[in-house]
Amino acid sequence: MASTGKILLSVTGFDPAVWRAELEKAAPDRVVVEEPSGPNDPEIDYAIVWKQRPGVLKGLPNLKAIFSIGAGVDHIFAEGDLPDVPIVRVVADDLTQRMSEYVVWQVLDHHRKGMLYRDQQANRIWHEDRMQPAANEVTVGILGLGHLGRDAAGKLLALGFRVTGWSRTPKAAEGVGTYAGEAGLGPFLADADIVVCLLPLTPATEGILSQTLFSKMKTRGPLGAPILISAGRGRLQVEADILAALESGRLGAASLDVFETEPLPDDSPLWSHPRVTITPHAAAASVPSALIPPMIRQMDAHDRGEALTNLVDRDAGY
Ligand code: NDP
Ligand code: OXD
Repeated sequence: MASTGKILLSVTGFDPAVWRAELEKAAPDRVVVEEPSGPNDPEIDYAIVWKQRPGVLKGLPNLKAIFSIGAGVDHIFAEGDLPDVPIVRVVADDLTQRMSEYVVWQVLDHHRKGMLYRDQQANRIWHEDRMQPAANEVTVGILGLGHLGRDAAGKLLALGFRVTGWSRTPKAAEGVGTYAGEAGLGPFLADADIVVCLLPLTPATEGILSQTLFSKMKTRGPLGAPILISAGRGRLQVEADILAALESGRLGAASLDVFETEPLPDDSPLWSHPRVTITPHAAAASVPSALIPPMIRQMDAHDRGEALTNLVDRDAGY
């Protein structure tokens, strides 16, 4: 089908004007609209979305593909009845680099006792904790060995950490101890001192960061109790269980970037927990200037008859 060049932009929680400006720069020959011109708008051939307005994707007879402006696509699937067209997600060096920065930042903060020393500084205490382990004594286990998990693994390996990863299907990654599926989860957890969650939210992963999972973690290690770093999606975690695990000592500390409800409600006890580090879903921002040009290149290539890449597997949900 020939391109009519009309893109539907439906983004909630992002400023559409910023994305529109970038689209107009990258694709001056395409028209960008934030709503269809009416029911069954025949001119829209692509949609770019983040938590799209419910129903906005329905009844577009010539829609060729839906592009997510994030790596995760659970926000698209939140609407059950989606048109049967390919869904493309973000796989981009810029996003990947940002996520790896976040993971390395948090791993190093826990490894080098950032919480302890910030607390000591606040109380003018000069005391070196001589129990600092070496990086190669610490195992960082990454739940989700996809694009983001693999890149973070490589950067942690370069810093000298032991690194393992858990995925749905078996994976091989140089220098990384790999585990897969239900059977691999227990051994993966039993070995990890720091668990980093970079899973997508799907029916199979929802609520996975729960008491059941924490109970399979090792009880002691070079950092004391294991640490959780969670940056996949908030609904992967059961926050009441995280709090209980911190209280019981099963978890030593947690860095949380994502939450069951975002923004994190004012009355959440996580805000003031002394062993919780909170960032506001800021681990890896989607930056229009980095993401829009490759999206437009994909649309142009698709219009020439080439296959789309970074497609979502609808059955797997990611
Ligand atoms: P990928 O699809 O590349 O990787 C997902 C990984 O999770 C794969 O290794 C996959 O296994 C594994 N996985 C999926 N389901 C299961 C399961 N049931 N059991 C075990 N492993 C499973 O995704 P990305 O790495 O690009 O992104 C991961 C997530 O990070 C996104 O979905 C998004 O939610 C989140 N994100 C958060 C951001 C933030 O700012 N906080 C920013 C960007 C992304 P397999 O390899 O076998 O397919
Ligand atoms: C993403 C995100 O999925 O920003 O890319 O959370």
